[in-house]
Amino acid sequence: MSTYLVTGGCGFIGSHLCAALAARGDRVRVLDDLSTGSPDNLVPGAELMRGDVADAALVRRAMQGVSGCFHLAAIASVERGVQDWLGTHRANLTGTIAVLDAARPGRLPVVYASSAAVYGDQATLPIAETAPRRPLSAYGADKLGCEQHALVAGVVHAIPTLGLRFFNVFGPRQDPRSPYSGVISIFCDRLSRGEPVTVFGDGEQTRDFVFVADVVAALLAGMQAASTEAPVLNVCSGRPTSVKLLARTIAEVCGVAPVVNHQPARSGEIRHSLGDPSRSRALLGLGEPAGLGEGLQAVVAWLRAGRPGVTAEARPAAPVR
Ligand code: NAD
Ligand code: UD2
Repeated sequence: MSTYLVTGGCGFIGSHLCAALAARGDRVRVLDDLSTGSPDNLVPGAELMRGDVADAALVRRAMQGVSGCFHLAAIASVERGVQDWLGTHRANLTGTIAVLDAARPGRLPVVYASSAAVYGDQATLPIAETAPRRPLSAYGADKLGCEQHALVAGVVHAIPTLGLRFFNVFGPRQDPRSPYSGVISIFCDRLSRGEPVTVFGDGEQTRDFVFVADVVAALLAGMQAASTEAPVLNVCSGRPTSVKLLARTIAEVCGVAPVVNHQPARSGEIRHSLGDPSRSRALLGLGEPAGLGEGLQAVVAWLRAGRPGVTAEARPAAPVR
């Protein structure tokens, strides 16, 4: 049994990762400021240290006695980076440097969340890890900064790391009610209640949607792949879906006719994003990713169940009378 630190463990992806670690018998310590995460997402038995990942002293304490760190805490929104450039920078890049710095004494492995946002718009699809990085947002620039500091961590301080460039992740427990939520959680939430959805631009823009269980599989396998060469890998499905088609597919899953409003495209919007999953599949030994329909069913079922957190899910079911 090992103990792992999961920063951002009360968030969407972090809560699924913590549940998987606990299920295989590992101990979990979570560092989270609960800014977008929820205490309802804390896995039973996990220890919560509430605070800021950019607080170096706190992160050093959190790192004591662990075998490694999964670093997911961040302000996970391109739009938030537009509104609050400096504030998101502190959480997203300074926070990562604080984690790497705290890993120095024991040269502990760190697996951290990067993003497809480091690529910006690419002429050649699908995007392999070797594609040029041209972030179009502060969020993407900070994620690229994380990768650069991970290189420094390996070369200068012999800290093993692995960066995972998540594409557009979706699944249960992704908060649908914030203006910064991912498109799938917003569309599922609104369409399942028979409300209209808004498509930004013509809706022909495409994304590579990857189900959260596949992301967790990559994170777990990634701890063994961390190295001082600071590798980075795509975590994606390798399948493109347009926003327009997404609205239709979700409406079908919900059994409603979609009502779609249009608004102008967001500024700095990437037109097409499609990852090449071959390298991560080979290096991490990942299986075939979940299909979009299968993942959407899980999201809609979670919404219809009243959006339970991990705690509620872990509670034993009431006895059948
Ligand atoms: P989330 O907002 O659900 O989770 C982030 C967690 O970090 C939350 O629990 C939040 O409270 C915590 N947090 C935020 N700022 C913090 C701070 N300063 N100190 C401590 N805790 C803080 O988002 P998510 O979708 O689960 O994202 C997890 C990671 O994956 C992030 O690093 C994000 O950038 C990255 N990522 C997500 C996606 C996606 O599609 N969801 C895609 C690419 C990368
Ligand atoms: C980016 C990153 C992703 C992750 C995320 C964090 C890319 C390709 N992806 O996702 O990896 O880091 O940021 O925020 O860089 N949309 C609508 N209507 C809505 C909401 C969204 O049409 O109500 C559109 C939106 O304009 C975009 C698409 O849906 O074209 C996906 O938007 P998103 O906010 O879910 O994620 P995105 O691509 O900005």
